[in-house]
Amino acid sequence: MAPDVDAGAADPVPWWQEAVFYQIYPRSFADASGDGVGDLEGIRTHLDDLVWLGVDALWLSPFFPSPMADFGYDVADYCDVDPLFGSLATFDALVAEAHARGLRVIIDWVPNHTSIEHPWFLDAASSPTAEHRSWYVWRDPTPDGRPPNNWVAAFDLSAPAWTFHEPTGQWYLHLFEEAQPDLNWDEPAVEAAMHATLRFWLDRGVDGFRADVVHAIGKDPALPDDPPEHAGIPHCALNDVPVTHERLRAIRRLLEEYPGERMMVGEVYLLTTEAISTYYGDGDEAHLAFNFPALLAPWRADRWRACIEETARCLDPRGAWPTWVLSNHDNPRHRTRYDRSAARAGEDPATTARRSEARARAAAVLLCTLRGTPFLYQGEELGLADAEVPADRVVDPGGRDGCRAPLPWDAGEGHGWPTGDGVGPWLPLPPECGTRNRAAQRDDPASVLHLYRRLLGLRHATPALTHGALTLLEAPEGVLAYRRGDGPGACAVWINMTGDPVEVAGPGAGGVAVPGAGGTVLLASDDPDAGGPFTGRLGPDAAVVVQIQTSLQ
Ligand code: ISL
Repeated sequence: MAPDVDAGAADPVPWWQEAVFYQIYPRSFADASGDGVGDLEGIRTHLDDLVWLGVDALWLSPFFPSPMADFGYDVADYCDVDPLFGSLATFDALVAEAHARGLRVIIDWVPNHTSIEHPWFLDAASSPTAEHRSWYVWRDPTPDGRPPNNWVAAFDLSAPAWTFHEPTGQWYLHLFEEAQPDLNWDEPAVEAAMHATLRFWLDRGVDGFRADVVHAIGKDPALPDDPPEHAGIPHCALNDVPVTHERLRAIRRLLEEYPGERMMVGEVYLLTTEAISTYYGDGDEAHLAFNFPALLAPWRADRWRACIEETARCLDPRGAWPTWVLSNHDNPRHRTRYDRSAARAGEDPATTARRSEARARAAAVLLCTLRGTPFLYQGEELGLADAEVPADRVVDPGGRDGCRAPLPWDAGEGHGWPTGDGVGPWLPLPPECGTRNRAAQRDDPASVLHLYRRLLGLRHATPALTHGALTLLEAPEGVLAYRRGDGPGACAVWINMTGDPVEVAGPGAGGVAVPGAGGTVLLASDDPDAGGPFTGRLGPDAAVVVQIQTSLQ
């Protein structure tokens, strides 16, 4: 490696540490068939757009046959494609064309529960002695006719996580919807069958999996009541038990039988970094795990500083590699989240309108310059906010329709989605799609889309930003600052999380801050032409990446 760029890793690192992932929610990405629901062919035809953006890997949310009670997270067949999205042939073409462009593809794997329409459950529910009965979690009625324990179902915290099945006289467990019965992973046949589903897709060439609520595949067999301090918290408080780690190690071994560094990112929905970090094991469980405290953190420098410190404290001793996510299909988009929390804190609407996009731009710099693998959620590259979904268009039982609005592709009437009598996108489009569409932003070098492209280009060209150590720097109140890398090629990043301009110190020598200039601006969130010596001045909600001057190392 050339001496002027040696701030990165000494040894080759696995691809999933260097990659930038892009989450595709297939229903809302692009609609090739014109039925108002996105599909695999829509993704295939936009692969070049994703290459242009500069992402390295795609994560596809579920596209398997499903009655769609939870929009595909209720799987009726793990080894096929729902006709709504295409066919296995479309999937194969998509993967082949992605690979030909150097894009990796990981897919969602939903191991905790199936659909109520999965043949395994249909058989299980047919009789107490059915072959697949033990594949799900059944309990006898209690004498007082109440559910077997006090667990509540996600999405409706007033409802039990159990449904009484009249025909066979027992309750079945569902941590999510009634239509999503939990599999019983204590049954060895379940583990074997689910391993077979992994092999099915590995054999078709996928590069890995995003494992849905994977911490829940192990459960305390006593299914104890949730203690009172967990009252009303669904599925996350319990189910952090040792057997799950054994099961993850078995999955890891399976992945390692295949060539090509196949990987798994765990959706471990336990809400502390400490708990989540244990699912990396000793480098023998999940390769990556989502870090939910960061996703839920507000736009505040002190909170982010704490989150970065906590992530290093929990992950570094294990040699575990962090992930960073600001938005996904389950939570309001970060732009909307930051706006709402600012409004709650008393920010007036005019100020929110002025700060909103600036915050989203600076957040992009944060996401793409932290040490760890960033996951982008489709549409954040356009600076999208959540759609307003009128009551008569609400379809998700979990209230998550707003962040799942279809992606606007162009300025035309339907913005890339069908229009006309009785046809239209399955959800309303997001706000401002006259300007927040891909075609318009592609033509505008000052757009959020171009900012993401510049950021990803910079990240790929700058080893310090990918592999370099992260050191938090002193900064004025409301500003987050860190250095990436130690030697030549090191960078410093400042993120002003306040609505006022600030003057910051330079990166300095050996971590000691020096006032004023200290390097060359590589990128700024608020100026597409930024460059030259860093003046130390930052605009409101602005972020800047600076190459530290060698003389100041
Ligand atoms: O959606 C949530 C908050 O709004 C989370 O509690 C969510 O239930 C949790 O992140 C688990 O999510 C995953 O599994 C669910 C599915 O509905 C989500 O879309 C998926 O990401 C059940 O499969």
